[in-house]
Amino acid sequence: MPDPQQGDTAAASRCGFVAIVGRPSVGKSTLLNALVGTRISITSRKPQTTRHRITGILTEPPVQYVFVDTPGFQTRHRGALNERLNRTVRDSLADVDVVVWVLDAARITPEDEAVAQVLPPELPVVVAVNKVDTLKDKRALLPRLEALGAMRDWTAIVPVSADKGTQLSDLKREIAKLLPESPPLYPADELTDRDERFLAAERVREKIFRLLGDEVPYATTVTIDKFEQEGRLRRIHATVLVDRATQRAILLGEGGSRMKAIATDARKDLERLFDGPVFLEVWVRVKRGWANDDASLTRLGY
Ligand SMILES: Nc1nc2c(ncn2[C@@H]2O[C@H](COP(=O)(O)OP(=O)(O)OP(=O)(O)O)[C@@H](O)[C@H]2O)c(=O)[nH]1
Ligand SMILES: [Mg+2]
Repeated sequence: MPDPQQGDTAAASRCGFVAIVGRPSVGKSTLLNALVGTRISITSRKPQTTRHRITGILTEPPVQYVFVDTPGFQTRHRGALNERLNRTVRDSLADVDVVVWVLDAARITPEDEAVAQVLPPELPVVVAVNKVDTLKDKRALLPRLEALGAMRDWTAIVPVSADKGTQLSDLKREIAKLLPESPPLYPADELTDRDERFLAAERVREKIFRLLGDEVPYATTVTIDKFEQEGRLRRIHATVLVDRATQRAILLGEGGSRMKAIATDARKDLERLFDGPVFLEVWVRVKRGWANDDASLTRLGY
């Protein structure tokens, strides 16, 4: 007779999808990268850096986590692109097993409350109170945790620092308990569902977000015109689309110096990510109104 204990002692394999959601800039992408251990999703200080759904896969047998990074959900700006980003958040929530709702430990805002409203009531939600490293006095957290507790019956609330890696194993433990029993869905060495073209375009966009002021990044998007591999070398031709000629001038900088810095930073990151040499050429083109209508946004992959 089979040992009836056996099913309990041998850890069953678990695998599932975990949406990481929250208002802009709370550290969702930093958290995904820290959990997976690789910089897959782009990050910056500016809100709405992330514009696409992107997964980061972490395999720690017997568990495989498929984390889903999402754009910052926001209700302040209302353009065609903002609407798309919010829709991406809602769509991402439709087919996951668990939600991680990310907050900034420093404050809970009306925008956070707007996010809480879109979390499906039937899904288990783990609240990650991020950036605890920025609190001088950890007691400041207590009233916030109380306020959170009064909002909904969360599965767990875990204070973390994505930046410092604090309490990420606690967060993973809470998530693992909620994942369905399933064999892994991806090979153990797979890190994301996105291809190298996408990752390359994103990395150029990250440098634009990091190296430019508060307006131009929002007027840009990046497309990959050519991506060729010759042995270990990847040859990538990217185009940055901007809305106006003045933005093109800002992006290029004096004698093209700013664009050169953006391309150099992006290339170095990509060489690390792809583990091989990269030749990256970046052009800047004016395409008026690229972000204003649905057809154009769809064409551009939004
Ligand atoms: N001090 C501190 N900073 C953090 C932490 N996590 C993220 N950050 C910083 O917060 C800023 C925003 O991080 P992102 O990961 O891009 O935030 P996001 O929520 O993905 O933002 P959007 O994609 O724009 O919605 C960056 O400057 C990060 O370095 C943390 O634990 N501690
Ligand atoms: Mg992000």
